[in-house]
Amino acid sequence: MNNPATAISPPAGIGDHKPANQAVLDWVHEVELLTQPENIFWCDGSERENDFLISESLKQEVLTKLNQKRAPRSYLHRSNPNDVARVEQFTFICTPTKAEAGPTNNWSEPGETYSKLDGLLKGAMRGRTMFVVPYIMGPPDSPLTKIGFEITDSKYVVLSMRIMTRMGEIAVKRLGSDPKAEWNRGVHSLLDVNPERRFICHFPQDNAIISVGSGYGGNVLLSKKCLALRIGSYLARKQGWLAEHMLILGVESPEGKKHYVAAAFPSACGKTNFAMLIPPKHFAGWKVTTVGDDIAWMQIRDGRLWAVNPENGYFGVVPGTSYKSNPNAMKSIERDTLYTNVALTDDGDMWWEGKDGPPPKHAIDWRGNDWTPDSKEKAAHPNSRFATPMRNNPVLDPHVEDGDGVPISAIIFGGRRSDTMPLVFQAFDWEHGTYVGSTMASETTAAAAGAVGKVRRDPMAMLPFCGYNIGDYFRHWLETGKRLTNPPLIFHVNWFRKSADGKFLWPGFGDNMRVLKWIIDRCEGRVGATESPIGHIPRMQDLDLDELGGVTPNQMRELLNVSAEEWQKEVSDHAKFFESLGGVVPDELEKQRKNLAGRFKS
Ligand code: GTP
Ligand code: SPV
Ligand code: MN
Repeated sequence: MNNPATAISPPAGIGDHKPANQAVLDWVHEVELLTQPENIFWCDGSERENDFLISESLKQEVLTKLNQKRAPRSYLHRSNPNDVARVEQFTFICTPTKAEAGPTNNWSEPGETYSKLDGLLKGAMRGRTMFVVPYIMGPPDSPLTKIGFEITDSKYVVLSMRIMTRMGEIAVKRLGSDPKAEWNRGVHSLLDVNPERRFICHFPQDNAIISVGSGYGGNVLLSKKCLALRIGSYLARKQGWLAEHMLILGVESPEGKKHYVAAAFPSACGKTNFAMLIPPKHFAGWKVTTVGDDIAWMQIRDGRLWAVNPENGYFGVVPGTSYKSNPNAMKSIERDTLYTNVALTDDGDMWWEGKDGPPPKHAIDWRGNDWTPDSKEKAAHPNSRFATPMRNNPVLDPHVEDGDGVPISAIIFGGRRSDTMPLVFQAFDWEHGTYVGSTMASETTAAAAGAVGKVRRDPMAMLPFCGYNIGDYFRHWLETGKRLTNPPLIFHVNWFRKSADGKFLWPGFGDNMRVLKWIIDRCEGRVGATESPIGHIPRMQDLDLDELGGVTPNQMRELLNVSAEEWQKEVSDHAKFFESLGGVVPDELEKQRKNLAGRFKS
C-alpha cells in the first residue's frame, strides 16, 4: 500500500516559503510540537513546487503516471479501500452547547474533543513531512473571500488543494502580517487511516477544523465541505450572507439575454453535469456557462442575490461521465487531472463504468486488482473522482473571477426521486420556496459512506453540510427573503423519476435545457403554467419538447403528474421530518406545511 505521508526532503528554494504572519507561525509551531514531524514544508503554490511534489509522489507510488499522450500531466491515486467517501457519522460540529449544532448534526463538546484529538495527533507526524498549505476561497477581489491554512501530512492533499483552491503565495500576501487577521485553521493528519480513528471536527467559534484518519476528498480537502460549507454557513448567518451546496450557471439566449441560476442537488445528484450542460441541437444559439459546480456563496446587493464560486477546481464524480453525457467535463479532464479510484488500463489510460466505447479486455481496478469485463466487482469505485482546474472547462463563465459575483434569477432545488416529484415545479414565493427546500429529499448515493438508494430528507442539499442548528438555518433563509426586493424565483426539479418498470422517464443531461428554458421563461414572465397544490407546473405546451426523442406523450404526462395519493404520503413525511427536528422549525414553515396539506384536501 502506498503511503502518502512518507517524509520528503526538498532541495533549497522549495518548501521554505515561510509566511511573515506571527499568528500563523505560532500556530504551526504548536502543531509541530504536538505532531513531531520530521520536517516542515511551507507551500507557495508554484509550478516548481508542484513538479517536485509530483515526482516525489511518483517515486513513493502515491501517484501512478497516466499515459501522457492521452492524459497530459494527469495522475491516478488509489485511496485506502476503507476510505472512499465522506463519513457523515464521524463528522462533528463542536459548539459550546448541543443546541447550537442542532438536531441534524453530530455534536461533541469542544474542550473534550480538542483533548481527544490532541491525544490522536500526539507524535502522529513522526517520520513524515508536515505541509503548510495557504489558500483563499473566493475570487481574489471579492468581499466574501476567506483565507485558510491547512496543515497536512498527505502529499495527495497538497496536490489536490493546488487544483481546488487558489493556493500559496496569493493567500500569504492577502493575509499580510496582521496577527489579528481572520483566517481558518485546518489541521489534517492521515494517522493510520483507520476508520476507528477517523473524525472530521469543526469548531465554528474558533474558525478551526481538525480532520484525522482519512485521506479522501470531502474529509480532508478542508477548504471544501469543511470551510466553504460547514464553517462558511456558520459565518454566513452571522454576517448576513448564504453559503450553499449549489452549482452556479449562466444561460444566454440567442438574443444575447443572460440569466444566472443556482441549483442545490445533494451529492452525486447532477450539479456538475447541469453546470456544464450542452443544449440539444434544437436550442441553437442558447449557451450555458459554468460559474461553479458545487458551492455558492451569495450576498445581497441592490435587493438581489449575487453569487460567487469560492473554489478554483472541480472535484467531480467520474462514473457516468462520457462524451455523450457531459462532453465539457470530458474535455476538462483530458489533462492536468488528478484521478482517484478509477481503473487503469494496460496502456496507461483510465477506465470507468459509463465511459464511452467498449470496456478494456483487461485493467487494474480501483483497489489495484486485475479486472476483466467478466469481473463481478466494479472497475472504478462508484464514488471515484476527478480533481481538475476550472480553467480547463471550455464553457467557463467569463465572470467567474468577478468579486461582486453574478446576479441570481432563479434558485433550483432537486433530488433523486423515483416517484412523487414531477420533472419541475415553481414555488409560489420565497417563503413557499424555503419550505420546498427545507423538505426536499433524495435517494442516498455513494458520495457518503452508508446505504445507497434510501430516500432521506436533505434540506437545501445541506443536511451533511450545515454547520449550525438547522432551525436557525431555515430562519436565516426566511430572513434573507425579507431583505430581497428582487428575489430569485424558486423551483424544484427531478431528473430521476422512474416508470413502473424501473427506467428513468426523462433523458436528462443536455435535455435538461428544456426545463431550464421554462425556468428562464418564467423569470422573464413569458410562459404559462398551471397552478397545482404543490406550485406552478408547466403544461405540456409550455415546455419546448420539439425533437425530444424517446419520450412518449404518456411518459411526459407521468413526468408532470402530481398524484394526490403519493403527495398525501409525501406531506405526512414532511410532518414526520419536522417533528423529528424537535421543535426548531420556524412557524412560517409549519404554516406552509398545513397549507400544503389543506390544498390536497380541498
Ligand atoms: P457531488 O460532486 O457529489 O456534489 O455530485 P454532483 O451533484 O455534482 O453530481 P454529478 O453531476 O457528478 O452527477 C452524479 C451522477 O448522476 C453521475 O453518475 C451522472 O452521470 C448522473 N447524472 C447527472 N445528471 C443526470 C441526469 O440529468 N439524468 C440522469 N439519469 N443521471 C444524471
Ligand atoms: C459531495 O459529496 O457533495 C462532494 C464530494 O462534492 S466531497 O468533496 O467528497 O464532499
Ligand atoms: Mn458536492
